[in-house]
Amino acid sequence: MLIKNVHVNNQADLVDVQITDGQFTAIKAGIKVRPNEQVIDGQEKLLLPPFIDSHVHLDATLTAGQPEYNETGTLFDGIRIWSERKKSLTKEDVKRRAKQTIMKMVGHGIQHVRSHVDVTDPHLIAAQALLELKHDLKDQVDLQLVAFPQEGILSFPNGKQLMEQAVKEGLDVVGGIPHFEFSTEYGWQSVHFLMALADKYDKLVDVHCDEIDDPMSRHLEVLATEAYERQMGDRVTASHTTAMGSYNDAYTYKLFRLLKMSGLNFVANPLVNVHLGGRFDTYPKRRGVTRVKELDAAGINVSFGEDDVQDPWNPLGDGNMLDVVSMGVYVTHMMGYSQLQNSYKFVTTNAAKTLHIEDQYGIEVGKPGDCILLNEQNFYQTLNRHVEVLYNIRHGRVLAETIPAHTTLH
Ligand code: 17E
Ligand code: FE2
Repeated sequence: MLIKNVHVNNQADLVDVQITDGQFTAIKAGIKVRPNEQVIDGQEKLLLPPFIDSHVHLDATLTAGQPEYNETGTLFDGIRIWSERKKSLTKEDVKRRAKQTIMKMVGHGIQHVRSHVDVTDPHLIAAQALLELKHDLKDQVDLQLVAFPQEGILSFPNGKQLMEQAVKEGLDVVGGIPHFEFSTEYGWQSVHFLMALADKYDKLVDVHCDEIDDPMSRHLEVLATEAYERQMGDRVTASHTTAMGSYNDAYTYKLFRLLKMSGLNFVANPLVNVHLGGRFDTYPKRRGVTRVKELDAAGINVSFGEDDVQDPWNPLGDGNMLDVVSMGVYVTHMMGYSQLQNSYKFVTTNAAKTLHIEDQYGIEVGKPGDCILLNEQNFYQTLNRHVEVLYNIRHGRVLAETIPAHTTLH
């Protein structure tokens, strides 16, 4: 395949990109077309590596309203409603909904997804369903699955056993939810437990950590200490960390030293946390989002996730990472010109680091021929016009193609 005349990664110059046997083989101006080669006219538009959703809950997707809509908009009512819906899960139900959302994602240029899967279920139905789907859809998307104990590890019957069982059944990443455990002590114990479990089975870690507007919720320091002492930092991710938006600056200053030493990754979910956050405030109302700007400035890796697509935590969502980046740059005050131009990193390269797939990711000779063509010349204009992904290309094969809508003014 030959993709002609594109701006790769926002660069000013125009190049051609060639893919042979599923891998990038040349990136330069004026590449000659080979006999019978498929040619895509890049029209001087932006070519990026595929979008990554580094944090979503595919087991719950497309359940908004079942059995009720979340009218208070709190995280806790979301957990209560999901717990009701969970009783009627079947493998077919989970696979059908998750597949529908993944297809939306592929249409919007996503090829890598890290999905949390609730394992506080004695039958691990969602985990089994998503393991099957991961295999079924491997030609379209790389799915990483996190053993996520939505109702707690120490606070749920057999929570520890269910976590270990889920890991043995093949889930890729160990999760947690320390701020939701019954007590701070259980929260700490859950972090020690999940880090030991990940170490034992050589798994990545991604913890829902301190997703609450409570400045006393300080499990992040426990997770970072574990990551540092076990030298696992780059394999460990702290998701949400919204309490950091409420920490005082003196404590946060001290905390950042440890965060940098640990090498921990962060995931913010700007759409969902600005919606769930501040719900117990009158005014001023907190934004509910972690300190993305400061983490990024300190050289700490941060990526963005959509978190939810039409479920008890977010009634909206279409699997489009441009929605996530737009909300992200607004709510974190990252709207300088170069910040906007570079903001694609939160759903591409930074997310690849979080998912630990950097060696297989990026538009470089020798890497898998995966890329997306956006209907604008650079990322600033991509955000402005919320443009289509014209082509989603995986291993040199077109996965999805979009014809833009056309408006005629009379
Ligand atoms: N569960 C949770 O604990 N937090 C979230 N943001 C979602 C599910 C979506
Ligand atoms: Fe989440």
